[in-house]
Amino acid sequence: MKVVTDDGVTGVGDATLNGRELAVASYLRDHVVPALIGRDPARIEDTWQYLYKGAYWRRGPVTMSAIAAVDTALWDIKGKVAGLPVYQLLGGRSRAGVTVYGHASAATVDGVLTEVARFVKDGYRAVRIQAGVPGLAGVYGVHIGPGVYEPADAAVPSEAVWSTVRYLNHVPSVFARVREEFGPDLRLVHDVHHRLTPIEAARLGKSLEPYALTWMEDPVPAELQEGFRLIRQHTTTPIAVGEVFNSVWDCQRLVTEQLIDYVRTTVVHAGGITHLRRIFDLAALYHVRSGSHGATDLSPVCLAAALHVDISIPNFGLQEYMPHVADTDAVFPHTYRFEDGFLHPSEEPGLGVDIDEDLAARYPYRPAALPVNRLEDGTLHSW
Ligand code: GCO
Ligand code: MG
Repeated sequence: MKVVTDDGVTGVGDATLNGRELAVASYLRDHVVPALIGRDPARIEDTWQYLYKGAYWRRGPVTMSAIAAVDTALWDIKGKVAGLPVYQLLGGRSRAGVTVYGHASAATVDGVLTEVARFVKDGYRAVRIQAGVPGLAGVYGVHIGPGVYEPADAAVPSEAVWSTVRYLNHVPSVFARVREEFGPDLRLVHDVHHRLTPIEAARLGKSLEPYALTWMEDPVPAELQEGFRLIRQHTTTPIAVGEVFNSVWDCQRLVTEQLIDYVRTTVVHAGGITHLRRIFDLAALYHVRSGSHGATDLSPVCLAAALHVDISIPNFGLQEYMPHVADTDAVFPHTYRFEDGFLHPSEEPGLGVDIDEDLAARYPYRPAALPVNRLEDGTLHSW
């Protein structure tokens, strides 16, 4: 999204909602933009409340991504008007750089080790480990080719086959090899992608304890928040949740009952910088740290904004980082940078990212849906 003020100042925001993106585009174009014309761009909080309370229909990914796009653009504008990078408006630096984790994934364990070695060589201090599972044709989260990671791969959802038994039997051996090869200090995370039940997640967490993960992510679908208590009672493997959450109310119970360790909400899906900070402030009271989602379906505009939040909050944990492909980087010129395992936000006024609309026009929209998962007997399962 681009917001232009009467004074000619431009702000950008991300409104991406992978697989449901046109719904947000319509929400903005048909419902939000007409109401923004003539409003004071300096009133970020008031605009947030106006869009949130004014809609009457609260929360949800479409609404909150649309609000996020506007909110992010207004912070960009405020930074440009003030002549300051956005993180300075958020209270300034709390750390020297933003620690990121990269994605090491391959069909085989040997392939995973090769990938991890590459990240370690590039200075990464944290790596996400995803491996193929023997007996399963493909597993979501494992790269399908060099640098290619896009789960939304077809206009109609593609279908994969899942087996919890095969998965639970295999994963610990992958982490055993990684620890054997790279020692105890490299921080490791693993994404379960909502595929287990609480008692299965408890078993996984216990079996991974010897490998001291920084987190296991989305062990179960999070609609049933009390389910996390059962996982907690059985394992000290830390838990990260929140990439599909849109509001502080989605996280409230998990945070206040200390059922998770990292909250993975993002600028784009959780109502923008204004609301994300509210979530992280609540989390800080309960020893929960941030661990924001940063897959490549979140645009460089979102990543730029995330870095301003990450560098300024007291309870930062980790930031996911999958570099975008060169074509995407060219469409979104930016001045954040990676160095020695850290990302650094832009020092330019505002967010330090732009959208090159002429270049973007060279890539016409193609519908792409996220996949679905079925058990070996055909039952539809979480993917
Ligand atoms: C992650 C996520 C992503 C999401 C994707 C959906 O931890 O990076 O699970 O891979 O599945 O962003 O569009
Ligand atoms: Mg995830």
